[in-house]
Amino acid sequence: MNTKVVLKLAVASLAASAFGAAIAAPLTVASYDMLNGNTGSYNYWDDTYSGTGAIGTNNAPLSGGKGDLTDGVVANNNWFVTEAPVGPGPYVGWTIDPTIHFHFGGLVNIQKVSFNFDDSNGAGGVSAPRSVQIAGTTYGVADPSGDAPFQFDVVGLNLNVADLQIAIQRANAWVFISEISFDGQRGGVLPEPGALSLLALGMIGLAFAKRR
Ligand SMILES: [Ca+2]
Ligand SMILES: [Ca+2]
Ligand SMILES: [Ca+2]
Repeated sequence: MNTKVVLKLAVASLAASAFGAAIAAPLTVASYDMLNGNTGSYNYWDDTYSGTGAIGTNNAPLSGGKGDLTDGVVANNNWFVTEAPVGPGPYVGWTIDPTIHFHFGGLVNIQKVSFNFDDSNGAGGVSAPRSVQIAGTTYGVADPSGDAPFQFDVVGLNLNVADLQIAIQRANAWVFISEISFDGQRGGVLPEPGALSLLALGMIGLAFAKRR
């Protein structure tokens, strides 16, 4: 392979890497494990959970399935609207600080995690949480001044994982979540800045070699 072709391939590879970094797309969750929600005025369980565990029991261990948190349904109203009358509702609500283990069924690069929380400004003990912890790093959640459900995004993560642990720290008696979603890239690992520098150095080297 002559120098010119190698250089062209290197440029194409660099361009593809840079492009890849820009096209984070929704990632499908294979399954998640956690403790089920709790009962208050209504039952705030993971009603659609597909895996093992008692979906009608407070804080029962659930594993190997998916449910309310990843079904694409985002609650646009407060818990006292969408969970009444008693029956399956879109939220999972806890009186514990929940820890959720997400499994992606293979390596993914995660750029963004989005949480859909309820925030009834303390009505019924439901408030925005204090913080979320993603793979051991804590991100503070600012409580919006209003009382509408809201989305909280953590961006720029660049996590290369097959499984991810997320923990939620409450600020009040309850935390309510209707959806957790992920943006990133399946399989392909986005290059580290160091790797890009090496590639750039290689290209400079090739350019010099070509001149000689
Ligand atoms: Ca949902
Ligand atoms: Ca539910
Ligand atoms: Ca608020």
